[in-house]
Amino acid sequence: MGYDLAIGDRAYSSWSLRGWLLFTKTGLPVSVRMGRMYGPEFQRLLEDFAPAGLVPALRLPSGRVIAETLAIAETLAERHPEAGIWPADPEARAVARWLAAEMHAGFGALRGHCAMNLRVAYADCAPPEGVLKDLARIESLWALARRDFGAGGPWLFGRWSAADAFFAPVAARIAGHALPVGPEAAAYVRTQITDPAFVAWRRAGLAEGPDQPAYARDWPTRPWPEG
Ligand SMILES: N[C@@H](CCC(=O)N[C@@H](CS)C(=O)NCC(=O)O)C(=O)O
Repeated sequence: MGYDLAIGDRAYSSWSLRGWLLFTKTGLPVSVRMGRMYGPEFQRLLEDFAPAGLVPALRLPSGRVIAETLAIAETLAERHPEAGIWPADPEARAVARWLAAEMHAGFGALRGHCAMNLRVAYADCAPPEGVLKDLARIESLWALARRDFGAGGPWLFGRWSAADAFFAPVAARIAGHALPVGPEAAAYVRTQITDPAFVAWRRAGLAEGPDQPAYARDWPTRPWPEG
């Protein structure tokens, strides 16, 4: 018996994307079960993963179900130290945990105004002040990670780590809502949305059935930035 991961719509469920990336980017095997959110199939999925209540939810090989993406990341890191979930260097690891935790708990304005929707890209979402403030904070955290730990590759800490899983949907929101960021942040956004794992996830999300009406916004659109 291996890992079972419950996820929601790939096009809309940002937390599911984070959970799935933790497996896919580290090569840890997992069996994925998707339920389209807000429908009866999703209710059945949640019942099967009770008492989790939200996605992603993870059934461990023992049968125990856990939830909360940060807890899933820490559990996988502890069980698979060789998988490289967090950076190897202790100082980089401490900062990576900080950034992931700040993301997990924060950026409410950005998350509220710019829901993740991988089926559409907006040319202008009229970002309010709170969104711009969140963006500035995100850019400063990304710049710090890249400056102090990013020399070995294009990810926040050089090599891919769980911090990048936590910021993948943030990058998708920036790309999908034409949010204004500087060239370094824009390069990191490109790294995220052109990564083969993200591209495969998005492609699968485009094919998962009709659009979810709750995510429709009345903003001008443009083509998805990276094809
Ligand atoms: N703090 C949770 C958030 C999980 C979450 O909000 N999941 C959303 C999908 S992105 C969900 O299950 N929504 C279904 C619902 O609210 O019924 C985590 O870190 O995993």
